[in-house]
Amino acid sequence: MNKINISIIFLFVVLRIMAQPVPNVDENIPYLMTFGGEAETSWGDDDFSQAFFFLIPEDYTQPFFIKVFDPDTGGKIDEIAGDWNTSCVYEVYGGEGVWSEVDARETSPTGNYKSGTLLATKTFAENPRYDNQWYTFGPFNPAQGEYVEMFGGKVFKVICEGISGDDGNMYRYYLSTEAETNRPLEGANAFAYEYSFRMHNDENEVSHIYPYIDDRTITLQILNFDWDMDGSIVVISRARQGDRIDISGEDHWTRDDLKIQEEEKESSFDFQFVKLKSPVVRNNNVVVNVRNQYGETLPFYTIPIGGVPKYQYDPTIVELD
Ligand SMILES: [Ca+2]
Ligand SMILES: [Ca+2]
Ligand SMILES: [Ca+2]
Repeated sequence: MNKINISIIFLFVVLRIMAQPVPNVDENIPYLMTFGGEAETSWGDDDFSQAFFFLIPEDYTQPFFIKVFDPDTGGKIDEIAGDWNTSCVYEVYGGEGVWSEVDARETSPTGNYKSGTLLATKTFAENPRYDNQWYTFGPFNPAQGEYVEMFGGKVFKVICEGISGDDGNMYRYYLSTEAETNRPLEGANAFAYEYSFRMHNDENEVSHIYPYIDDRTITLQILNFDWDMDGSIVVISRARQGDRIDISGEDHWTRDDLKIQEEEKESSFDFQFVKLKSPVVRNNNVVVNVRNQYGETLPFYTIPIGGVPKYQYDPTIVELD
């Protein structure tokens, strides 16, 4: 086991973090977002598919549930294009290969990204019964997941995909120990290699996502899609107080590269999405992923590893009067 694996396990053990709503509270993201497969990408979803991984700590052996809030596409919360005609399928996977398959950690729904064993699936169109309500998948047995040593636990995967229609589906997850009430699972976490989400409409709200930078990362490639020039995307780390990265406009990817400093390795970064004050950009959907210099994707944890990063002032730098 290499150094980074040990440090990740250490952090999980030390923090005894509580899972969780996905997106989590610190992220301040209203909803995940997946559009129907016939949507225009200019609405803000590049590929109509979002995969999330759920990590169950080794010492948890009881059943658990994966709940979806507002799984349908219609009604109060979602984004209509013409009429409601969108169906989205949710698929829960466990078993060998669910995470270890390389395609599962890629950012496009191609190849063997649906790796592992399908444990549960349900398709939702417009459905008042599930509008603004929870749907519960499970119970699942932690033993049904894929054991991954560097995480110290079992990994499951949920894919939401827009199979037809052109509307935007907004939704959230909750990893719960109970079916009826949302009860967090101590020590669990959730992560994604590409994050597709809806921004707030309130210009004063700042959303966050937290990529984990491992000790092999020298250059970080940051890609963002369809940001609509909605203010700035800012990076906070131990060594950065708020570097602005290059942002995208309508319906295209923009890439920016950051050179990683030694003290930033094995820590989380805080990407802050700071909205334009005027004019207010409404219903903004954005997609973000990061890679290292080898082109390997890095995960965004809903509970940042090591906690929310803070800039650490370096006292060896002498300030001039
Ligand atoms: Ca439609
Ligand atoms: Ca929805
Ligand atoms: Ca957008």
